[in-house]
Amino acid sequence: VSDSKTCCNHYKVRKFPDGFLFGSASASYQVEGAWNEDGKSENIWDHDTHQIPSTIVDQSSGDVADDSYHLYKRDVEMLRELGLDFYRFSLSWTRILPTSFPDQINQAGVDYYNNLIDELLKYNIKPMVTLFHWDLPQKLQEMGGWTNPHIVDWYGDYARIAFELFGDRVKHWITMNEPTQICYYGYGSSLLAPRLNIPGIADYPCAKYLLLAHARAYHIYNEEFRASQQGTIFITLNGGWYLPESEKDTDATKIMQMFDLGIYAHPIFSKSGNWPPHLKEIVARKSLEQGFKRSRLPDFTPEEVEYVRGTSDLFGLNHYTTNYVNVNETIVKNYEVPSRADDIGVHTYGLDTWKLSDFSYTKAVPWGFYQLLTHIREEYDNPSVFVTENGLGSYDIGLEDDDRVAYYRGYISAVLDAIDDGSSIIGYTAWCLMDNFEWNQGYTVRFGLYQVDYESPERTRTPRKSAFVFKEIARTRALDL
Ligand code: BGP
Repeated sequence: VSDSKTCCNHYKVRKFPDGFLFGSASASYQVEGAWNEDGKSENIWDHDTHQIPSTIVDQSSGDVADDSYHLYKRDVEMLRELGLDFYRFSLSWTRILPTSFPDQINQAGVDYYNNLIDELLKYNIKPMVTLFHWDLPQKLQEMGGWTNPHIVDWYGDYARIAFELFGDRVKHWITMNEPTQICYYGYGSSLLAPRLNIPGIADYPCAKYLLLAHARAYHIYNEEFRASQQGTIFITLNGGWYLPESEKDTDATKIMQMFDLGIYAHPIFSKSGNWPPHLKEIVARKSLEQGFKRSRLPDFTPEEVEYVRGTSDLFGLNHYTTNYVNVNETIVKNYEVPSRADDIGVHTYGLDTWKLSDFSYTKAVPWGFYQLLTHIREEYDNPSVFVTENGLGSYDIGLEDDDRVAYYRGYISAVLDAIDDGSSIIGYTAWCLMDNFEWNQGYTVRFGLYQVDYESPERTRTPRKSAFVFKEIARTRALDL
């Protein structure tokens, strides 16, 4: 049987390898709502949206969001309509442990996740669970959050409870979603909650303790649960792709890539572990130039290097877009204020010509994704990559989302190109199943395969054109070009 049609319209069908998984995703704060129901306590996104509503462009919050806390059966029905293999969702820490500590488990929160997991399994849809997708308990934040070394224990205890409660049925665990966004955006800038904005200072200890906490969860799983539960546990990193604006920017581009992805990938996935040596050297040098007595980037002890190295069964990857990099002399010379921007010393930007429509929020550069996948294969010895997020944001709420269709087809084709080259990519996740609370963009930017009507109390979900296209790709395990 030929897999390509060479007749008239020259289209070709490209097959995915056997066992390749297709799924879609969400995150607790973005979809659940029920922010203070059934014993759930406040997390940093509840706090942020209630205290400083102006940080969200439409001054909205996730208080109700998609109301998935009550409508999860409809969510599972959508996954069935799409015929997907798995659903990636996250647990709300404060729904399970409202006091933040392991002594008081909130049964109502546990029931919600049990119901969701059981509903998925009833229809043969694998639950893929993210332990932490940004909604840290507010109480833990007040004690320093990810910059407090005790968070390694707090998070470890929480992870153990999740493995105990759900690990008999959950076989895919993701420890953290996008550490760069958590630490750099949340601690080193004011871009995301908790918006600490202590650049070049708070983001580095955050990175260290987040990596140690991730490793703690991995070791707990390995030592206490893996033998009986037989699951997979990994971290999801966000990787943008960067291109030099001109030849003079080539080194700076590599540095940007290193501060974005390498800072987390190197300690876990490289042979030697630890921070990328060049990054360590840059932050140490700049810190001394600025009058610090030591590097703003805390060291790992040799034991910690070993504790973190190799602690991910798969390379979870979220990817959205590509940016150009140019060396920005003003930033490079301005050493007075220590910041990650100074440490990198570059300016990044995407081209408007990469937009697929006037409404596009995400710039589409499928060949950038191919180059990133190639970089990961070459840099980290061809790890098994699971694409845990990829999708297009748009200001258009309509159902005829041709730009999203084009985005998915282009990016999925890039995955196939990388597989052809020998990359070991084993799954693809469309971000996201349905429109939801898009952090600072509130409900103004939509990513969903399903449209959500926020005017209706039922939060009516309706499939977009992209849902039908993605369904067909998942059904045929192929892309026709
Ligand atoms: C990721 C988050 C998702 C979603 C997505 C949107 O960083 O994990 O929760 O918000 O971003 O993409 P963008 O980065 O284009 O805003």
